[in-house]
Formats: sequence, C-alpha cells, structure tokens
Amino acid sequence: MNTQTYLNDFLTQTHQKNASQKVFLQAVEEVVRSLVPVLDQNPVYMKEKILERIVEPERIISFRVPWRDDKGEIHVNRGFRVQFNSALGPYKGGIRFHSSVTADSLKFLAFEQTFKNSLTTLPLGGGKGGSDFDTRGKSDTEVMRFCHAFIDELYHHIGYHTDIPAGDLGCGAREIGYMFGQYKKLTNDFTGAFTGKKPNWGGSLLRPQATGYGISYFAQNMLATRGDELNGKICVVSGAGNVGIHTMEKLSELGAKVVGFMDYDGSIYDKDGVNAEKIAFLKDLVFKRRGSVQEYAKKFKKAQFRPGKKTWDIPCDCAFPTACENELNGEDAKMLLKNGCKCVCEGANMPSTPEAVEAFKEAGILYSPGKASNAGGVAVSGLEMTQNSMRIYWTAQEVDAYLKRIMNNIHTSCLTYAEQFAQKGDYVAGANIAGFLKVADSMIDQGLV
Ligand code: 2IT
Repeated sequence: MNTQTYLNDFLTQTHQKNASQKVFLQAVEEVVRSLVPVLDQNPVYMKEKILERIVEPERIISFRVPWRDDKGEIHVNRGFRVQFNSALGPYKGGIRFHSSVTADSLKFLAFEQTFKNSLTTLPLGGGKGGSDFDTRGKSDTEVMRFCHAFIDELYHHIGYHTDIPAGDLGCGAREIGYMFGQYKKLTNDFTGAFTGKKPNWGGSLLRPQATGYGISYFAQNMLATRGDELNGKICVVSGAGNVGIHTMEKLSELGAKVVGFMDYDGSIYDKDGVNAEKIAFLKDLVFKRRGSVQEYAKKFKKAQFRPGKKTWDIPCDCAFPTACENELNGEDAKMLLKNGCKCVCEGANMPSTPEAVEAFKEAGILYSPGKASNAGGVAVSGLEMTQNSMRIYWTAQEVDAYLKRIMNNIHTSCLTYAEQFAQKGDYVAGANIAGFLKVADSMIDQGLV
C-alpha cells in the first residue's frame, strides 16, 4: 500500500475512534503528517502497525477525588493519570490542576510528552495527569486536603520505577509537597517518585527555572542559524506563571527586552522592558501572593494593563507563547507577522493553532514547536531523578551546563532529522521525526506488548 493511502486510512480510523477528542486529534495529525517521508523509507513501521499502537495510551486511570472545603462542605473532582508510552522508561510527565482538565486534554498532553521526553535523550516514557480542580481562590488547607485526596488513589499507580509525576499548570512546589507527603505516608517510602520537589527535600536546583531557561537557550540557537542573536531583541511572552516568568528572566539576562506578558485577567505592555527589579516583583506577586498582573501596572506606572487582551498585537521581534494549548490563533499569527516578528519559540504545549503554524511556515520565519523548545523542564526533572538515585545534589552551575547541552542537542536533532527527511529548517518535522524514531524503534525491540 502506498504511504499516503495508508496514512489517510489511519487518520480516518483515528478520527472515528476518538471522535470527540479535538486537541488529541490535532496533536496526532501534526505528528503523523511529518512522518510521510519516514514511512516511505521505512515501511517496517507500517507493517508493525506502530502508528496504530503509538496513538493508543497504554493505560488511562480515572478516579473520584472527594474532599472537604474549609466550611466542611464536600466537593467531588475528577482525577486522571494517562500512562501513554513506556518504551523508553517509566512514565514521566506533569500534573495539571485546572477547571479545563478532561481526559481528552490530558491524553493530548501525554501524547506530546512521549515525543518530548524522547527528544531529551533521557530514559523517560510519557505520561500526564491532573484534575479539574482549580487552585485559584482556594486556601492552603483546602489545597492540601485536595492533594491528599488525589494521592489517596493515585499512589497505587505511580512509583519511582513506574511513573514519576511533576508539576504543570496549577501545580507547583506547594502542591508537589502535599502530594509527596501523602505518597510517603501511604507507602512508607522516601524515593524520588515525584520531581519538582523543593531542594531541601530532594528537589534539583534550577528545576523551577528549567523550562523558561531552556526555551531561551533554544531561541538563541534558532537565531544563531540566521547569524542573529537574542541581545537587543524586543520580545513578548504570554503566560506569567512559572514558565513565563523564568523565560522573561533569562531573556532579559541574555540582553533581550521583554515588553509584554499576560495572565488570566489581561496583559501588560511595558515599553521599557522588564528588568531584575521587575522580575523580583513579579515572582513575589505570582508565586507568593498569587495575585494578578494588574498590580504590576500599579507598581510600575509607565506599564499599561490591558484587561482581557492577549499580547500578540504588541510589536516584537520574538514571541514566546508560554500559557496553554491553542492560545495563539491564525489572526494572532497574522498580527505578529505584520508587526515584523521573525521568531516564535513555543513554551507551552501546542500553543499555536494549525492556522497559526501554517502562517509561520508560509512566512518562513523561525518557528519551534513546544515539544522541542520547552523540553528543558522535563529534562531537569530527569536530572532530578538521577540526583535522587545517586543521593547527591548538583550545583546550579552543573545543572545549567547539562540543561544547555540538552537544549543544544535537541536543536541539532531537529535540524538534522528535518534535513535528512527533506524538510530542511522545519523544526516541527525534525522534532516529530527525531522523537518518533527512538520510541518506534524501542517499541519494535520490545515486541508486541
Ligand atoms: O509539560 C511538561 O513538560 C511538564 N509539565 C514537565 C513534566 C515533568 O515531568 O517535569
């Protein structure tokens, strides 16, 4: 059978089987479309039905999470863990706590994670979990009771050699702490069964910074391919969470001027750009006081707060979508291009819609998919696991050197595989092909399981 016919049949079937799962299907389409030349040259992947197997999670766990609020009232949330693929190692991926979480959204994230983890070169399978629980507006004790209830079920399914969760949207060091505490109590076992722990009880230095720093290193590499650099570039970021703030921090350290960022309430346009003092204010505001970016414009009077508005209309050289999936649509992409944007480096998972990606590709600007440019976070999670196994701590400088090396390797892999399969300079194709080949070959090695 010819590859194109095979792929069309495969996609029709996958759509039929997962009819309501829009974001998952979007992610599958993107990966599979990149693989045409790979399947052409290696029909063994069709014969072994690797695509049919790779889009099916090994296991999805869905469970009830009952908990009491501070007034004693009972609430019931849904908890999930999608254990997608363990060809390369134990399942690895974050936990998302947000009202938007569904089995579909986590299935898409776990699918992406499988390829991302493969790109890091570390021995990590792919997984993702979470709950439709929103930490916003909850007290510390409510968050703790919820996290304990979540682990009361999840602890059966995770473990150091099985599945190692970490943080994601709505799940930071506080939540990891409560989950780890309950896990340890129930299992009577102090192991590195979570990453993103605090450094005083097993966490890696630089894990909180890793995704944002890695994104900045990746952007530096991308610009270098065109003889350019970050120094002096006008940049906009979208999210103002852990990833967004650490991206802003490293971009500024590397000489770029970050003039825009946003959160759930709206965006900030600060023509002067952020600096160390402003970043310190933002860290305190977001990480400690859990406040809204509106306060930034009250504190720094020249900055403008724009209620309910995204950042993509702000003129920039480089854009960093670091919030969530499909946050940057075709219109946003056109606006960025019209204003002269020449590099889009994704920090979130699949933040650009297919229309936006098409517009970037057509314009020939530098564009990298999240699974390549945001892999620094999970890479340092992998390094946290290594340090836990060795029962030592590396210095921040040691972790940073590893992180840089891993981001450089991923960048090189993307370009090498894109060129090898006739899609030169296409980071999407390169990331998908490089990520796929390692997982697919390992699946074949391990037989039909
Ligand atoms: O999307 C991601 O890569 C993460 N949320 C980090 C996962 C991890 O295991 O550190």
